[in-house]
Amino acid sequence: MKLVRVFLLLLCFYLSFCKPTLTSDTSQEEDLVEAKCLAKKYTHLSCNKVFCQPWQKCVEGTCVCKLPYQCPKNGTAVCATNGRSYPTYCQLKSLECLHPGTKFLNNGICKAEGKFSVSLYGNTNSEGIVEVKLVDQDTKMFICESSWSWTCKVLIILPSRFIYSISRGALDIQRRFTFPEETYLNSTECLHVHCRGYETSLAECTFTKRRAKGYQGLAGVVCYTENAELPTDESFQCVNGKYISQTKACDGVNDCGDQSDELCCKGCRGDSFLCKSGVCIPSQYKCNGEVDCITGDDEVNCEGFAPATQEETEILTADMNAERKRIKSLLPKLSCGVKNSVHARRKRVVGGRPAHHVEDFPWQVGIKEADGISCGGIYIGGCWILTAAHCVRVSKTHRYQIWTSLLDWIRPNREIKVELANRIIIHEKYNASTYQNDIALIEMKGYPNPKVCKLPKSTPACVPWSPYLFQPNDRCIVSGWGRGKDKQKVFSLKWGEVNLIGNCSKFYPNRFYEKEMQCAGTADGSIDACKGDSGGPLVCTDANNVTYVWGVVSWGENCGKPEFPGVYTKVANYFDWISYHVGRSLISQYNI
Ligand code: 4AZ
Repeated sequence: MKLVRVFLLLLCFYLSFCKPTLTSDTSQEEDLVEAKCLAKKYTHLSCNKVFCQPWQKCVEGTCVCKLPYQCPKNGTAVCATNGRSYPTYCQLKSLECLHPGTKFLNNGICKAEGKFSVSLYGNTNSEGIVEVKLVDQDTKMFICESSWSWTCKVLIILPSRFIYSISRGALDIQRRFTFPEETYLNSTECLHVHCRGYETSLAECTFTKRRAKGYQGLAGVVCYTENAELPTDESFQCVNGKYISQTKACDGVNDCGDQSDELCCKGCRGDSFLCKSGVCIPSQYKCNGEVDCITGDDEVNCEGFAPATQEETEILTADMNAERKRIKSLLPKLSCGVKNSVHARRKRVVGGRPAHHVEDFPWQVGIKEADGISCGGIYIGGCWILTAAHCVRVSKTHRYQIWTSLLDWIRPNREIKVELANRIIIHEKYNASTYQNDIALIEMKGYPNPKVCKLPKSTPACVPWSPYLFQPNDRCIVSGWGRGKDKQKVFSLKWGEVNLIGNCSKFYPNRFYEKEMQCAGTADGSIDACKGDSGGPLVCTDANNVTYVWGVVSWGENCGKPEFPGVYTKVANYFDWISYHVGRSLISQYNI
């Protein structure tokens, strides 16, 4: 690690060089980030931004349908609209995902009598007050208006008479419906309906009984038609083509129906929570026991956080949302990025420091070639090491040794294990002159069995599946045996805390490729990677204390110069490449 003392002069130079334009720069940068994000046309199926449902998996950034057999086996039978029973809710949802049309009808096996039905009470077939007849209930009931949110609006369009455009949702406008007085006077109770947004039928939402507050208190719906809302200067265009008012974007409410109005936000309006990934979620999802932000920040600092409670009477239907959560908990869990370390490391860092415990860096490896550690590497599970392409050559495969649990290579510690390289895969688009795609995989031989690697003191770092897991200014850790201050040789593992730096083209015009590279450093340059650290880890830890290999040390102009931060290969960009070579199940922490 390069450790350079801060010269006041240099700091002043830096401050005068960068700071005056910082405020306007920051908001301009934010606007640019937002515009770039919107151009990617993310929706509720974009697993770079949101988690997939348990009946889906993430393939190349999109949630696609699982096959029913890929669902967890345990669960209870459910009945579908085609009159058939299915062994589990997940299996039915995966089938529905593959062949839309067949929908959930009720929990339990199909029975001849008792059907869930929805209709509109009104004089046209495109708008009216919502009537529901639940399974096992004799009469039709109305839905309380207060519980009627977008998620339910899109669902009401489903009965065949009312299909207009399901993907575009329903129009949210105030209407007075022609409605006979005596009917509403007779209904003193209404159904409170709770939907999450993944449902395709109102039958999947949870119904409870509430007291109705008269005519105004019942839910009505007006179906969306092609020309219902024309674009204006104030409109936000959803990915599905619908136009909504700009004021409804980034408010936690899925007004578009495809969530595209909530996925590229720099702030959130109203009663909603901003995930670090730039997604607005309803405030009720904060601290609800389920992680909704891919960055995990909605389920931290929950002590003393009391979600709004509502007086509710009888629950009338099965809670399919609870069933969805249960299915999620049954999916295989990958163990990565969590340390066994008992040594609480202090957050504060003054410079590159020596590592004292191998448990603090259980993913760090050293690549030894000839007479010294030439590069770093990162253990990502199985027999696989991630490193920089410029560190290795396929022709030299049998000369490389992978040293794990190593602290100091001239004073070896007991835990060290040395493995041999079996295979080297260099990214096919690695460009040695521009350092683009500077990433490679080393497969270790394993001992005594080939392809079985037992590394008792090592833990894999998680491989990030989305470029939105960490953001500029997040603090991450770089480590390695590279050159130190004044290019002196270093024998012991050193580490230091650096910030992720956005918009790095300003430091490296025409040399920095944003999608593939990540800059990191400190304002004064005092902590930086240097020669010999290459191939080693830049790791970032999320809100839930899970550590990801965010970067691989790649290049930089000199070391420890604030105007030239360290450049890392942005690992999130290579998730598909890595999983293609090592196998999806080895590195897919979520969305499998
Ligand atoms: C190198 O030569 C190198 N300051 C690695 C990282 C950096 C510079 C040089 C970043 O391997």
